[in-house]
Amino acid sequence: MMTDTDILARIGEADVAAFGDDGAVRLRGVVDPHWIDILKTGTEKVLAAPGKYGRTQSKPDDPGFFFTEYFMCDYQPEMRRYALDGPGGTIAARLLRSERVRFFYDGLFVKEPGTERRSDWHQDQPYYPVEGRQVMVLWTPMDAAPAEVALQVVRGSHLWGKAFTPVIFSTEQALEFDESYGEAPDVDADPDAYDVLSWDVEPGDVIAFQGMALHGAAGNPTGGRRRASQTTWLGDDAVFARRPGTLEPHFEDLDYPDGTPLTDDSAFPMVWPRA
Ligand SMILES: O=C(O)CCC(=O)C(=O)O
Repeated sequence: MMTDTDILARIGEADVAAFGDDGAVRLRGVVDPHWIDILKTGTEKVLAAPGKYGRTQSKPDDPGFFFTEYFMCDYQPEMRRYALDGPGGTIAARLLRSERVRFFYDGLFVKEPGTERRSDWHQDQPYYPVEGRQVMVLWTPMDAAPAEVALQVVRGSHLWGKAFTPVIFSTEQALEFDESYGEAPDVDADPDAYDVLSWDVEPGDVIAFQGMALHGAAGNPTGGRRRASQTTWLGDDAVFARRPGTLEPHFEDLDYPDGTPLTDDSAFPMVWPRA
């Protein structure tokens, strides 16, 4: 079983620098195999009985099957264990150079073999009312995936100073948002214009990206499943910030004074330093 010391030893200064400069980094072998088993078990349970945010993103006639779910930690013990006791908080503390790390929320992205529906290019942070540079998303694949199928990130996009209007994948509908938020560029329509980072991944690897990094993922043309967990982490400078638009319903109960940290320990447990 890997300890925090083992995990931290696998994250070099170059990784921390790449995360800061590029907005994303792949880390090899930082998730112990037993966590992958736990995530797979949790995934099957969620697919069998999704919670209220479970959504089929592919259309009924689309090839394959693309499913997403959020907030599983509220009802799914395996997903909660991975989020709170797994390596995410440790990785976030290191990559964000943060004294403290809180768990924010989790998600699941399952693409069965032959799925054509892609995950549109988007930034995560505009989907939720949180601002700060020290926000990290951990994408944990449960299956090996080639670089064309794994999560991809536009290098340096977290530093563009631009926020894009959130879009619902299944309908391709943008949410109602203030026009100060632009439409996310269609990176695939003009691939030469963007420096897209992509990495092949094996179970045990993760891709960590900053909350404002523009990212997306293709469908799954391979013959194997492509299951990935998403966990989001808040560092020292993350604060509540009301968004000028309708968010997905997930955050309707979240209400703090603008600019203050999210201090509810039961909703957003402090995972680093470990208790
Ligand atoms: O796994 C995917 O297809 C997309 C993941 C994603 O967009 C995310 O983790 O925010």
